[in-house]
Amino acid sequence: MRLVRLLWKARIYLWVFVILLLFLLAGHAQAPNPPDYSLLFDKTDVMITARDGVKLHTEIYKPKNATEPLPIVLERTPYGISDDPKGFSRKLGRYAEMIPDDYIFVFQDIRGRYTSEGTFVMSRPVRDPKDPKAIDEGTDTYDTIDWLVKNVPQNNGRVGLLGISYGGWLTVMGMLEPHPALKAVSEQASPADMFLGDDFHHNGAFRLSYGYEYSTMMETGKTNFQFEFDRFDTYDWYLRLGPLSNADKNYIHGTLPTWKDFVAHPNYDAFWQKQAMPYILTKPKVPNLNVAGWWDQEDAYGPMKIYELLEKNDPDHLNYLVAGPWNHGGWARSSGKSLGEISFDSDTSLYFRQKIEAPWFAYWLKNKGSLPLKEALLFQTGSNQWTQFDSWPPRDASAREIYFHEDGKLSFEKPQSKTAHGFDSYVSDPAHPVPYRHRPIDMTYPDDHPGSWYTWLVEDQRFVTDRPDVLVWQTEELTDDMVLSGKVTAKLFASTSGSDSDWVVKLIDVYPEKYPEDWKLSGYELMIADEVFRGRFRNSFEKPEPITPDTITPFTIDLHTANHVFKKGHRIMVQVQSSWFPIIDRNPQKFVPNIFEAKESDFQKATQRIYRSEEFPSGIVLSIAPAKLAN
Ligand code: PG9
Repeated sequence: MRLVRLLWKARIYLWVFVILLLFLLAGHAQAPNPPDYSLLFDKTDVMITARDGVKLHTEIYKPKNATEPLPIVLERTPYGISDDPKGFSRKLGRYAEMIPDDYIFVFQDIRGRYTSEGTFVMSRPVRDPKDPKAIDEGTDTYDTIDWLVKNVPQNNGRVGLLGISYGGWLTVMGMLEPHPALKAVSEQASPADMFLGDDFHHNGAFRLSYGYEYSTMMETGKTNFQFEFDRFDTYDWYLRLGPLSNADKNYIHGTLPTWKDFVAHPNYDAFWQKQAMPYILTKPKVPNLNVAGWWDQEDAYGPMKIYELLEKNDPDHLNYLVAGPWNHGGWARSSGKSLGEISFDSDTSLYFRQKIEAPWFAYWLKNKGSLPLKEALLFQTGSNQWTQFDSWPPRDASAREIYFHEDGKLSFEKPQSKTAHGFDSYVSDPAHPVPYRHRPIDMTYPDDHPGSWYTWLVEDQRFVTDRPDVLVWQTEELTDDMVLSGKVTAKLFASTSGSDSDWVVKLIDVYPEKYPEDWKLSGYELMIADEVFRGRFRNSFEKPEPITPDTITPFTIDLHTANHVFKKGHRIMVQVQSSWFPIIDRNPQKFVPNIFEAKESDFQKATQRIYRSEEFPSGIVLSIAPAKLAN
């Protein structure tokens, strides 16, 4: 009897042991076999009927031999639930650190995807509240939760909701008018604004390769589809495509609703605004953990924006933020010890899953333990430490501008040059755009090799430093560490001989030429902040305007926030260029009303100048603030 009681007490540890053992066994077999979840869970497959009669395919995983009522953890997805050979979802692997706490896991295909009924609509807009029959992802979430708490045996009436990216966005939709049983959510890498900062555009510049490949993947059928390129190097493919109108003419043939929307809405009109978070979010109604990656190649903007918007009206302190040194969703996979060539000295993703995410849900759904963070827990890159903030960006940061100078110098001194030659110049040629990652540029989501999309934001920028159409300024070696904490904003005074232009600005940490800690990082150029700005939108994203050729024009470019230490011995570098291909489509450099309808003959070379004189001092405004360590 004593033994039974002892085993009962130690059951959580036994679960952990079983899961680890299963992982180890799967690893040893050297096959992608997931652990055998049929040993841990009973699975039920149901179709849950939404209020309009559409049935949503849902899988429910209840821990075997559960003795007490358990909370439900719900994840909704457009990407399929991905069953293993025994019919158990591989998604369970994502929750290895939460499984020992005992939850009922529920996964659901959203409407129109995989085995759910209905029609898929990309980022389906929030319904008209005046229409009682209208549905959206929020009502589907509500109806699902309602069914689950009423029908799943042994649930404790509390539900947690989370997801990454599209799943993060679905989470936000679910928390707008939350079901009373929804007690905690975690929005992870949700897009916030598809025109200003996330998957499809940045500051109005179209994310060509992503927009094309993602809409093809999602809208060619109910399951993920992979477009077949006729070559490995998609830089070459997109360049040969020519003007964007050829995409529809030669490949899409009017079949993709999202591509049609791109073409029909080249400006920040009601179509984009009604799905943008500033127009949707009011206040947090449920505790929400926003999660962001510093090097998220898809939705770095979204979670930071959502946190910022919810912060404006959070009297009950329900809004929290975690940001780590991760790519898109990197916190949910792997150990997070490194990204590309860059090492972080500890298992940052594992830390997040074990010490933040699992305790977060256990606290709200099971009254267990204490809250794992006070407000904002951000990994500080460069020093490789977790830091805590009472607000993000920090209120005590002081803004300091670092300026471009002649001979490629960068310093905190304001330029003194009064001469008309106080500029640097290059020719931007749409026939030879600057690649955004080193060529060959493989497709976004290859399924036969790891793919370099996932790590391009940490790629060594030396692959373009010597190009004549990339301007470079850098400081001397720093004599002390410099802590960057908060907003980063580029202020360019620029001219173009064309009537439209893109400006790409990159803030870079240059490692010492001799770096014995890690020899292959010697001289490495690591992007810390970056962004593109489409010049036609400098006064308004709704109403683009031509740029007056050869006229000095100010451009303010939000490079978002960073929490980074430029270490002693490193240099700070800034690069400016006018293309980033093919992640960003080519700007014709001649103003046309709609770039999606530009003709081949509209694309022209332009002479670009970046001014760095006393009157027109281009530079980057940095936020310098004391960092607080997490513990
Ligand atoms: N970044 C993807 C996405 C989210 C939302 C809309 C469109 C694309 C994703 O990873 O889900």
